[in-house]
Amino acid sequence: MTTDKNLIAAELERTRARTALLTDAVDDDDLVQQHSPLMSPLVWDLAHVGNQEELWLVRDVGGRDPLRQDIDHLYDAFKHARRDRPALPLLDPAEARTYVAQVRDKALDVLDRVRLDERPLVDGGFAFGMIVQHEQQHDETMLATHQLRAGGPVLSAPPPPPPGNRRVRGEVLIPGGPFTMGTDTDPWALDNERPAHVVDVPAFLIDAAPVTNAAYLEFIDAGGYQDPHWWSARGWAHRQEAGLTAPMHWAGEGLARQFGQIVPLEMTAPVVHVSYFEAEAYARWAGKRLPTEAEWEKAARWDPETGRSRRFPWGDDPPGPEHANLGQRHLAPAPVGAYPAGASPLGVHQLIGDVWEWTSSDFHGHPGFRVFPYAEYSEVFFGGDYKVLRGGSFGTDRAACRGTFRNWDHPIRRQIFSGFRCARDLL
Ligand code: AVJ
Ligand code: FE
Repeated sequence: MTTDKNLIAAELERTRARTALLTDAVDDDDLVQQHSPLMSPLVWDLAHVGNQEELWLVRDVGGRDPLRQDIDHLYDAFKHARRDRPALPLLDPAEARTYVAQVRDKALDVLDRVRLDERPLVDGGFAFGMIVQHEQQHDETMLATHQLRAGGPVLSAPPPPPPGNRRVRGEVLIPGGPFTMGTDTDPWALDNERPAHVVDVPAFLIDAAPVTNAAYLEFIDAGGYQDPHWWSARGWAHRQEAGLTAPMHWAGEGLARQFGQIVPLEMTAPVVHVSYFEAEAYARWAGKRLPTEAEWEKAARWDPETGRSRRFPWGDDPPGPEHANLGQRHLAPAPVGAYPAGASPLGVHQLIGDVWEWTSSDFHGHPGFRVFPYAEYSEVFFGGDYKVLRGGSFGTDRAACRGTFRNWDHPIRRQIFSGFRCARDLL
């Protein structure tokens, strides 16, 4: 993104303010509790963020001595499953806050002294961008933990998102032909977004907007959860075993739980908290399918005028509040049509922000993929039981989302802010 050290420091600071907001919203008892076996205690996320910053910025980039090598194993995500983390001898909330502040002091000192063109790891500020994005990713995870937490609201009521526009509906034709997927040039792009490579995508139709609560309710009312016909074999087995009847956090009677409050479902907004299997079943019921990852990216980035791929649907400028619902600015997806300035040149809306969108693609490296800087970020997940999600949600920060950004999760997961849009072949 930048080699301007003041800008990098500002991004680190802005990100830490969000972490503080999420962790100061509850008391210490709450921070150490596990609100769901799917999630870590919030105090684990907090110290883990500091530990990653210590490993990469203080020790690796800075070449400094460790602050707390003794705790590395506690915050290594591969050593302990989320469900086992509450039983570990973790730093308590006060210790965790002190630790992350001490790490940050050292990291800012490293930033002051480092030459940003010295090694690939710091070129273009990469290592700092990676740590900003890592903390923002955990902030989104912590926001999902907040959504799972029992009890009343603790996050302050944000302003409502902008109004929708009923005319944003139907499908958009994306013409066939090659486009450039991935990137070589985005300085903060992570390894799995690289390299840029040409993909030939046949013409297809894609929904102008994500599937709304109203549309999803039609699927439910039509008996969609009762009819195996719409579901894949695995999807149906999961639907049966988990007893699924509606998206997660729906409360019946047109209501949903939203961060400790029961609120009416916003019928014109994208459905959120659905698994891949539910998205796949809806799409089949609607006579459509989910887009592939390449289709999604072409719809989001391809400029038919120039043939080049943009950073974002609206161009190369970073997301502003007029483009997309990002960064926890609102605590819910916005109605369809709320971001006309964020549409793609062909008129596809809300590809960035609101809800992560399930694609039909498994998670693999792009052709020519090279691990950078560590295999545990993404390479170890290639070929696993994961589906790719694209576009970011209302809980994703602008620093952690781009037209090339790739997220992934197990197809049964729905505690994340996941929705979808449909696609189909030309007849
Ligand atoms: C990219 C969201 C799948 O949370 O598992 C955080 C991000 N990686 N710490 C995850 C991540 C290491 C990752 N996702
Ligand atoms: Fe992490």
